[in-house]
Amino acid sequence: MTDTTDIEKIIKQFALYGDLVSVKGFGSGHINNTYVSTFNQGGIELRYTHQRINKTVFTKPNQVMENIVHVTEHIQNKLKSEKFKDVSQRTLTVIHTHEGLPYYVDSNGDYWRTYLFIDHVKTFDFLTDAPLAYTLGEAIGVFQNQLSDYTGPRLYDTIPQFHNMKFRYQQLEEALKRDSKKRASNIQKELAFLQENKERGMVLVEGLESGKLKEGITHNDTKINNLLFSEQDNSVLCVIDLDTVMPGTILFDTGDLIRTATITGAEDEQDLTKIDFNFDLFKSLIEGYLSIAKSFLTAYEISLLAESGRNITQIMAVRFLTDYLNGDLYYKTTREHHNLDRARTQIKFIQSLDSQWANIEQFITSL
Ligand code: ADP
Ligand code: GN1
Ligand code: MG
Repeated sequence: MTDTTDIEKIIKQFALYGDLVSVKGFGSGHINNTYVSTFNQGGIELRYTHQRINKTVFTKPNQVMENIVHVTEHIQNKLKSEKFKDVSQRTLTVIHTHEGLPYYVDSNGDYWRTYLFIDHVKTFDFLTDAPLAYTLGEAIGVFQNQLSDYTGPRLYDTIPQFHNMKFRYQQLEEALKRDSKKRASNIQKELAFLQENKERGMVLVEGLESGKLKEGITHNDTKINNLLFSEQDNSVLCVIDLDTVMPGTILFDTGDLIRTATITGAEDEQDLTKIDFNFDLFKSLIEGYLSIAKSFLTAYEISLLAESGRNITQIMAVRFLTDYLNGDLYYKTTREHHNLDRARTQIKFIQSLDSQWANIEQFITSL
């Protein structure tokens, strides 16, 4: 953890005015370290978000920031042309350093960035109520639409093969061979499940390879705590965590939304009886989503909506289990079997989804 003096020194590198009043750690993301500062600017208190970009995960943080600058500028221009008066609440605003760079590199070689803090918002780790699911579906539809006419430079692949299921299975198989922490014997049931589902899991990657699924700009991390809801009226204001915005199929994002918005408990819940797929939340989510996305989805994409949720959950199970075998090198963990607990919720969620598959298919066909 960076201490207060260091973080104050880092904050001073960014073009911020007034007096720094306080700074504290913030948020529950698995990847970056997030802080929030408060400044007194002429008697008004303003807040900023500062993040140390995880350089093990993002080996070229400058490319991450280049992507984010392009995407946020694109969205800001769109919102301005649509006459929104709260653009700085509806997309991230990157604050540059005194030298004009979108990041600062400290003496350890760590990359830091600063955003305007988006205030009067709340986040959810999972949902309990159907109207919120509808709103969330709409919001991702709007976000996909905002990115659909991005014409800037081709974005960097900030994590190559991020959603490539073939690659993720290879990583799992390599980790299993090494079994560096001698954990493989704990997870035979989970491995068997993933093996049985391997072939079915290839549908999105093979769709992209064959051209049946078109490539666009996608977020790649649309889990629901990366969307900020207004405290006032529960509308979705902003999609954050743009580190993995890069080329992909739109179904990666729809799938991650289904994974995180229709599960009945936390991603790391240890009591698996609390983990299920909630069909009512799914229906509302998809209705909200299609109210916007119907205009740009192909019939093939619509036929794969539920499958995309199953698929992204499966890739998360593979990734969590791989990290468990590797000794928890990638995701932040706070207990010994944290990654295994996460993998287990994902598998339980898929099993629950499968037990309701007939209803789901009927609903999707009715669309
Ligand atoms: P990670 O990659 O670690 O998930 P995020 O960018 O998602 O990092 O940030 C972690 C958390 O910090 C978010 O879930 C959100 O609660 C909060 N956060 C990040 N950026 C902002 C912002 N600009 N305004 C308000 N809250 C933010
Ligand atoms: C990570 O950064 P965060 O916590 O929003 C991960 C996602 C996973 C998610 C699972 C760059 O997201 O891919 O879906 O955890 N981000 C990265 O909770 O690997
Ligand atoms: Mg996040």
